[in-house]
Amino acid sequence: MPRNPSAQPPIKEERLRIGKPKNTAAGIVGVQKSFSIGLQEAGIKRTLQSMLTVNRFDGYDCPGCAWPDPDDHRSSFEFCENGAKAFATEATRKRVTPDDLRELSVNELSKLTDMELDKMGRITNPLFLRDGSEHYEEIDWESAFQIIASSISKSENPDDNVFYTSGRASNEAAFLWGTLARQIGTNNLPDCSNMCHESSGVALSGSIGIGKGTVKLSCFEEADLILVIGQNPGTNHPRMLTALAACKENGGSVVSINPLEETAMKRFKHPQKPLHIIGRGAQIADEHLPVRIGGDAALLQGFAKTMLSLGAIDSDFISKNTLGFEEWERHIDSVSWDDILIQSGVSRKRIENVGTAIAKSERLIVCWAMGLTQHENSVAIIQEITNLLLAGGHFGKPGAGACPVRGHSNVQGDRTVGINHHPSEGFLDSCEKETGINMPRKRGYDVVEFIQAALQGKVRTFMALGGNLVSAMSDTERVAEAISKIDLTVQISTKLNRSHLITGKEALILPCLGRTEKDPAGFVTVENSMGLVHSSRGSLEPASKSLLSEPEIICRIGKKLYPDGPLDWNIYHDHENTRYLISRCIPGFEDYNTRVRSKGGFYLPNGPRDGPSWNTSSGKAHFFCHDLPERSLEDGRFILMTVRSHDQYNTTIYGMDDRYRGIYNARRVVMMNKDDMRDIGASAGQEVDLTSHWGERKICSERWKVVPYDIPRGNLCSYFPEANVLVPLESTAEGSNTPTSKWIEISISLRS
Ligand SMILES: Nc1nc2c(c(=O)[nH]1)N[C@H]1C(S)=C(S)[C@@H](COP(=O)(O)OP(=O)(O)OC[C@H]3O[C@@H](n4cnc5c(=O)[nH]c(N)nc54)[C@H](O)[C@@H]3O)O[C@H]1N2
Ligand SMILES: Nc1nc2c(c(=O)[nH]1)N[C@H]1C(S)=C(S)[C@@H](COP(=O)(O)OP(=O)(O)OC[C@H]3O[C@@H](n4cnc5c(=O)[nH]c(N)nc54)[C@H](O)[C@@H]3O)O[C@H]1N2
Ligand SMILES: [Mo]
Repeated sequence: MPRNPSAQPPIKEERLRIGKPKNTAAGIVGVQKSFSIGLQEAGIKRTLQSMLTVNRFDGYDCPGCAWPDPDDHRSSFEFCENGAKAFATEATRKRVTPDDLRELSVNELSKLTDMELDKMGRITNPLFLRDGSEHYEEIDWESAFQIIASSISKSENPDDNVFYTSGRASNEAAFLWGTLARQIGTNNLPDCSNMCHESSGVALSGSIGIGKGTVKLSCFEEADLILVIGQNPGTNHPRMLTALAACKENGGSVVSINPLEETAMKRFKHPQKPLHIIGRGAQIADEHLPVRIGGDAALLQGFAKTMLSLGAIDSDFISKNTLGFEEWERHIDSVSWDDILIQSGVSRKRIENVGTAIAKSERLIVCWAMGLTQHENSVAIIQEITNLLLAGGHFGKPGAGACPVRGHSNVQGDRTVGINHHPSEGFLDSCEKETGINMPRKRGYDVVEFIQAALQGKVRTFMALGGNLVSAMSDTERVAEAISKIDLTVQISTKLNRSHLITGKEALILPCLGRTEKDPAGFVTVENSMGLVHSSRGSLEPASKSLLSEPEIICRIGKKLYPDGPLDWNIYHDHENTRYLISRCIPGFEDYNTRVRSKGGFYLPNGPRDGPSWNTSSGKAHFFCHDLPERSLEDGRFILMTVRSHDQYNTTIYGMDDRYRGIYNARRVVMMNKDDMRDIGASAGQEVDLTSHWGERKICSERWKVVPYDIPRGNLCSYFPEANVLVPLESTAEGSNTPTSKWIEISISLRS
């Protein structure tokens, strides 16, 4: 039998139950859920041990999200329900052994759902899938490294090799990974942030000279207004709710801007505050604007119009710090309210109300996530945010600034230490000086460019430091076709996922230690969403004796390829040595080994926050003028956004419920406005087929169930990774090339 695994999860009968969306997030149910998941997966001892050490000064960093911990204190349980799911599933007692895989072929494994694959447990041994074979078999580490080294040595061009990174890798692992790729001679370092906050990085670098946020956690207590745009913190950053509640307690206001009124933005019961748990909890959003999908640029220009008409700008700040204000003012003046109202779908009165609050605000924070970054005009949308913040002078003072809320727990750190397909010359120069390696200068592939190159047969070896690119990427079937053209695919992983089944001709799985586990080489370090670098030390016994740490795996590949230097790969399995090297290569990491040992870690320099100062070509911050997008949809077409349910971590599915949205036992659902349902004659639970449109290209995906939901008309919402098959590979954001996972043109047909 030829290998013919399925790239999409199987469609299984789902007994969809539709309930009411919840009005309150967290509370006692959240606490109970954290414990029950832990007990089911990891047992009582490992659950308590992981719960008592997560996010402590001397413990490990929660692998859930990148939301920061308080700088100066920690409570005894510093985590949330969904963080608990993340570490409990890593600390699970279940194991996938070579014996299990002797029984199950790759084709059979691919008929399991993503949840079933993950629940098989932790991978115990290195595994090899030979060319033509249907089964993974055990292999020893040395032979695995030999296979990798000979595949890379055979490549005619260094750019035939590609090194992917998912944002859970520590600073130490990521720095070594980037260095190894560059020693091989390529900047082909695509990473998960290409699908995530790349648009934020591009937009912010252009306007304020740093691709990161400019606030600290303590700013949330001092802000008088916080906008939360295109983000679902109750599910994806639950600990952020504590910070929003603190803003409210101090008299500030919170505005939510989202096509969906997400539960956590309504009320929140702090799981560690007894009065919250038994009482009604705290109201979070004072105002919710149900913007249409993709309508944010218009909405933000509406706010700007209001602000400018009130003359509420910080002229002193603007003249000292910025360029381009007058042009921007003229541009905003020329935008018509009609366009703003049509595109945003929000009334002028409501836009002006929030615009007035922004104008009056002395300390404004704007938070955003995937609802803004995964659109064709994402870079422009985010620059509308910096325009507003600059006009009001919201940089360089506490309680104000830009806050792109990062996803993976160390995605920001990975970028800082060099996971970048177009690193700066300065970074390459200092790495060259300190490592003795000639650094390649040619720009490398991002994830989309990697798939396009692989489709053309230009990639020979693909290696992934974590993640699940096959399911995380757009256009699933095209991605599978691309991957199948590669000679060798290598995944450094903790758990099984679809990227282990959709492989090159040969494939390796290299199992590694997780965050929660003891690393004989000591602690590693990570950077949170607010630029704070701190340590992470696991304490659980490793899932198997055969696991290696990620840095050790990378060093041993390095050693095989380059036994004669110039970098001595023998010494970098010791994290202290790697940190010393990083401290010499990257500004801001001076005395890394000493400073990271101080309680809570240290902040990296941040010009707009600390000065303000601006690392742009002109030395000033820039206003940007962007026209509103021109859009016309054919009659009967909808716009689909793909989001996370409450029971998943990206492509890892923990359960079948989306409790806050009141959707149970099903993931193949499409949320739809009741009036639109009536127009197409669909009832609740009705099965439909979805077709996406990109120019002449059509992609059809069958059997989705309709859920009536409070969503703007013309808009739809489904879960990824199932819906990723519908996102065309070429549909990407201008300037950042991020797949447009929140803007997919769809037509619907009812199934009989
Ligand atoms: N438990 C859990 N935690 C996670 C993750 C997880 O999967 N599970 N993933 C992690 C990662 S990698 C990331 S990047 C973050 C993601 O965190 P989020 O960005 O919160 O994740 P999404 O589920 O994609 O939610 C996008 C939100 O944007 C809204 N939205 C969609 N389109 C638009 C639009 O056009 N305009 C506006 N204003 N809103 C829009 C959606 O309704 C939804 O509320 O979470 C991180 N944390
Ligand atoms: N349609 C659509 N697609 C999207 C998105 C969307 O909103 N809509 N969001 C995008 C975003 S924001 C992101 S960040 C990407 C995520 O893309 P990825 O980061 O590639 O995907 P994950 O699902 O987070 O990866 C999960 C796998 O990582 C491995 N893993 C877990 N812990 C560790 C560890 O400690 N070490 C190692 N080596 N491996 C580990 C496990 O094998 C697990 O199966 O998906 C993107 N795709
Ligand atoms: Mo992400």
